[in-house]
Amino acid sequence: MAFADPRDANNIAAANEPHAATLSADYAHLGDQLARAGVKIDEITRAIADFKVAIPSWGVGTGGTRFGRFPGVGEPRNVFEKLEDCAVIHKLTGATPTVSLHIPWDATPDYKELRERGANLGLGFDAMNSNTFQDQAGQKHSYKFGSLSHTDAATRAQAVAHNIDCIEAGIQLGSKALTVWVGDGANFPGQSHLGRAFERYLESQRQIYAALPDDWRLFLEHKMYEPSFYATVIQDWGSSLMAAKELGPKAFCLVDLGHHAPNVNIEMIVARLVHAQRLGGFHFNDSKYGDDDLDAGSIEPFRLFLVFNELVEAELAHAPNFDPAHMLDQSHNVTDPIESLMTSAIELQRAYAQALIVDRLKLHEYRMANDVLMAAQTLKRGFTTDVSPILAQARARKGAAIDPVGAYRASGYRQKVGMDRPGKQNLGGGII
Ligand code: LRH
Ligand code: MN
Repeated sequence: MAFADPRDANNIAAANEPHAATLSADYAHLGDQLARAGVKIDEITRAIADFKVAIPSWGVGTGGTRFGRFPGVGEPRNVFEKLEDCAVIHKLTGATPTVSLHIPWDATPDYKELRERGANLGLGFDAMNSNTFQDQAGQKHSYKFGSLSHTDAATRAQAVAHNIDCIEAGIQLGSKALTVWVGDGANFPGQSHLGRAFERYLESQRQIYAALPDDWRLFLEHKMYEPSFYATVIQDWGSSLMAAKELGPKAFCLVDLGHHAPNVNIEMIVARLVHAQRLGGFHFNDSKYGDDDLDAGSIEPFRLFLVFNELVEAELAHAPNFDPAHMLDQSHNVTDPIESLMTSAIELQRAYAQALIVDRLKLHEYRMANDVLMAAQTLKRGFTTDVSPILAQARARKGAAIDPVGAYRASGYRQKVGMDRPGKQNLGGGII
């Protein structure tokens, strides 16, 4: 298969050509439909064009589960190759200008060189992610029984030092935030003192917080369970919010959609964190049972819409301290990671556009009149409107691809990297 670089603007323009006429017809039709409801389609398209979400560096490799991993073709072997793939996603969607790195998975001797490479590819660096949920070769103290909340002071100090190293690396990369997720917790009742574990966590986080540059944010990521199966130190948004408030104004709560029990009302959590002025950002993905890390909008698109509905309400209300960082956090076990990340970024744009076209005046009237059915119908009409022409038009106007997956497949990129990157055959378990 001939290779035509999918990041090349001419190749993207050529790929768009056959779609241009259909797109403008569909866009005009939707524009008429929305105009009848008092919505200016170009305003929505501009908002979608400005929407951006960060790519998780660990998402461009093939993921796995504890039962196994089935390596894909042409997997990136280091952070530089990961950036190459992230650039394909950004060029074709126009929506993913930053990459969120994970240390030490992406550790490299020269972060300045990495920053330059990113810049050459049109990429910046979003929140850094620390890792004290795995032991590294030669590590002095094991994280088997925890890290920031470990009963042993030397292990906590080691974990604190690692997080400060991540901040140092991020400063060189131009990042402005550190995301801290710890798997710390217990598998059995009695194993840990639930209160003291939280206090040890806070004591460690105070030292990390003190190392933050003034213009940085600290994102605390809660998770109900896994790898701890009875109690997790930062198990829910309540624990995360308590910690953020105790740490200081630079500490915020990060909502990973997969980190909640099935049927938890995540949009309600978002509304509360907006009220508390501590909504730091998101790890978007989808799930049916546990932390499945499936593609965003693939299982519960209505729930994703309801989350963006809360974000639009906050935007319109000019909520104070409201600047959520959007990131994807997914594990691609059976799809091409580039295709999954492109379609997931677009599903976030879809939920945002659907929330933006909701007739908020009508919705407010029905709510104040307690006309329950019409209020629910008015909100749902946003979700049931096919906004695909807006999403494609936003891409086309930015020089991105009208049909990103089609353009990507036609480029032969996967086959090309398959030849350039001899496969790494580690069939073991684990997400990467
Ligand atoms: C934990 C998590 C966290 C990352 C990891 C890769 O489940 O969501 O955000 O560090 O996945
Ligand atoms: Mn996450």
